[in-house]
Amino acid sequence: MDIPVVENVLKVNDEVAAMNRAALRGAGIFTVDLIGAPGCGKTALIEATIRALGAQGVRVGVIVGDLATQRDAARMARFTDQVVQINTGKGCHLEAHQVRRAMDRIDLARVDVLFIENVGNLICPVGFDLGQDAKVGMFCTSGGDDKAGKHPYVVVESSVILLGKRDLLPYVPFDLEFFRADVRRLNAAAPILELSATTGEGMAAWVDWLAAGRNRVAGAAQACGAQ
Ligand SMILES: Nc1nc2c(ncn2[C@@H]2O[C@H](COP(=O)(O)OP(=O)(O)OP(=O)(O)O)[C@@H](O)[C@H]2O)c(=O)[nH]1
Ligand SMILES: [Mg+2]
Repeated sequence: MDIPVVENVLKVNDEVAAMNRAALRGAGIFTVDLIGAPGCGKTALIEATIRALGAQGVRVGVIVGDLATQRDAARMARFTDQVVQINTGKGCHLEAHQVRRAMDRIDLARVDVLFIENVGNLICPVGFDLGQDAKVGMFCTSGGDDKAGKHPYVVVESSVILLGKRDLLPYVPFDLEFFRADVRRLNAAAPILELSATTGEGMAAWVDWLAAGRNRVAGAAQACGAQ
């Protein structure tokens, strides 16, 4: 008897993710899957990022996953009208088909950078391709300096590692060198960006990284269109 159930689920997910990626790249959109523990500051960071990118004329859309409520979507809707909330019920991560349905509610022609704020969780979201260009793993100073080492897969899979709530460093026990060493051991290539959505420190490097990604994807889409 042939029962490769989990494999099939992931295979279907990957196929839908590939369709998402083709549609988003075709529209010249740079897409980030933002993964972090509950309360690490994902929504606050996206709110600050929408404002910072907006000042450069870069338009941001957001698909946000939570088990319940529309609270995060309502927060971000103050800064962009391209926001869709997914409620996953008991689901601990987003899957590609959910993103696909949410994309139908987004005007892709009016978005340059799309954030997918995953369900607050450092484990389950890592294994599911959503069609993003980059996974970004987010930690925060108040979460403890050992969390990157304890959650290696998100570190390994991420193109950038964020350390949020940098403004709290004087008030919480957090050994920056210990945190950085864990990240370096697991992923030597990913930049580590330390920032604060509250004070704005470190935001410039993050915004530059996003703008570069956006230019790369938009350039490739234009080149395809010209052929
Ligand atoms: N001091 C400080 N607090 C922050 C910062 N970013 C977020 N916070 C606070 O941290 C708490 C959680 O922030 P959220 O943005 O809701 O975090 P989240 O990761 O989106 O949370 P979930 O979506 O529920 O997983 C809130 O009280 C924020 O005000 C920061 O840079 N500095
Ligand atoms: Mg949030």
